[in-house]
Amino acid sequence: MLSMLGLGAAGLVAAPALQRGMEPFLGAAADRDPTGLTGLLPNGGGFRYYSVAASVPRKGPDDYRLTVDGLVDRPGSYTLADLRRMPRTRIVRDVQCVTGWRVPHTAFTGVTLSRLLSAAGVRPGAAAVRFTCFDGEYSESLTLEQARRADVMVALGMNDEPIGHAHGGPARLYVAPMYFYKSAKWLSGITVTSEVRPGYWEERGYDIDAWVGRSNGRDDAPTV
Ligand SMILES: Nc1nc2c(c(=O)[nH]1)N[C@H]1C(S)=C(S)[C@@H](COP(=O)(O)O)O[C@H]1N2
Ligand SMILES: [Mo]
Repeated sequence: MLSMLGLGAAGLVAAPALQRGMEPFLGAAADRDPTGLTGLLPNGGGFRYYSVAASVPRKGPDDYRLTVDGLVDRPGSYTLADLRRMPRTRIVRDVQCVTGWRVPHTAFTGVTLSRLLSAAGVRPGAAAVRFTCFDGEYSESLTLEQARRADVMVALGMNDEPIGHAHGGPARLYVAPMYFYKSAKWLSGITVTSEVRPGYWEERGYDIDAWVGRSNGRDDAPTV
């Protein structure tokens, strides 16, 4: 009995430290997310399904489009076939949601955002990129410097399968070094802008720069 209590107490030590940093916006998130913190997907491999939109249309090879516009010389739009023809990058990292869940060793494959930005020709005066989604609700942003990193991509595959609808398919943003809320699902628009426009969760209190382990009150929290 005593040893069980001891274990329980040890287990509790880490949790409050993590929760303290989360409190200011977890309350707000729970209030405003119509889906709540939804349960584990069946066969989701530890992923949770998140969507701030009540329903999201399905898009595939016939009707999916990714537009690139804003401060670029060559605005345009890509079909899924266009994206699939482009050189692919593969990155394997742990996925980390800021609310604490984590999926170790997850592979994403896709086209680096820097390649798409170069193809569009970023104009002088550009400083940031805004992302929009065909759920009609979600948005995200990165500085141009972050957007050009080699570990930021428009992902078409997850764990070497096409990304399914629940995980933001057919194409989602994948920002490997940041908490998973930066990785906008159902990506439909990339707009180059002169300044950062805070995304959906950032307008509700999340940090705009979402480096894993160094943001959202996690700076001195344990990383496990
Ligand atoms: N369009 C859209 N993208 C989104 C979200 C969302 O609600 N809508 N949620 C974000 C958050 S908070 C997380 S943790 C991940 C969850 O991705 P998953 O559903 O594939 O696990 O997607 C991110 N991208
Ligand atoms: Mo998240």
